[in-house]
Amino acid sequence: MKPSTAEASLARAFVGLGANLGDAAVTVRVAAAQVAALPGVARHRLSPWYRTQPVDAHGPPFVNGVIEIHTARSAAELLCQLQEIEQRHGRERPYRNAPRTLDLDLLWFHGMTIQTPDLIVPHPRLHLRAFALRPLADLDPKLPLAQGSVEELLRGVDNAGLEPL
Ligand code: PH2
Ligand code: MG
Ligand code: MG
Repeated sequence: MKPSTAEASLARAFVGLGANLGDAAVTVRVAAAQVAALPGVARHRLSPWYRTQPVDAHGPPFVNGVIEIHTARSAAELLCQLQEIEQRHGRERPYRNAPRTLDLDLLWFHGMTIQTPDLIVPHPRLHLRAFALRPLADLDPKLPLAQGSVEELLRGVDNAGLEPL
């Protein structure tokens, strides 16, 4: 069936969710519902949640997952919306990779390559990180990145510190 004009103008995007401060399992679930309810988001799909060991970071284990959305907004607008949700959950940035109440990363946006001072898409470390690749593969294993498909990349990374929640 031919998509309606409204449907055709939607962008498909994947957002990574992570948290390792406070009640991370609750926070990421609430945040996923808030992403799904954002103005401009037409529909969504949520991956399973994983408990993951911190990578290049300190603190307690993370809870990670990925949400797929279809949105009428641009990548820059979506980034602002995601940062606003992070703020609502008390996100602070005392130093790089500090433990966080909530991290929302725009992993992939409609196959676009974006490089601005505020936003790099696809996420520059996505292809290296099992905590993002695993839930992304649950949603779309064939999704193509510059380095290979998500399922191929997942086979090449260390999965050891990752377990289903
Ligand atoms: N996020 C980071 C750095 N390290 N490790 C895990 N397990 N999960 C994350 O979400 C994560 C991380 C930077 O954003
Ligand atoms: Mg991150
Ligand atoms: Mg981030």
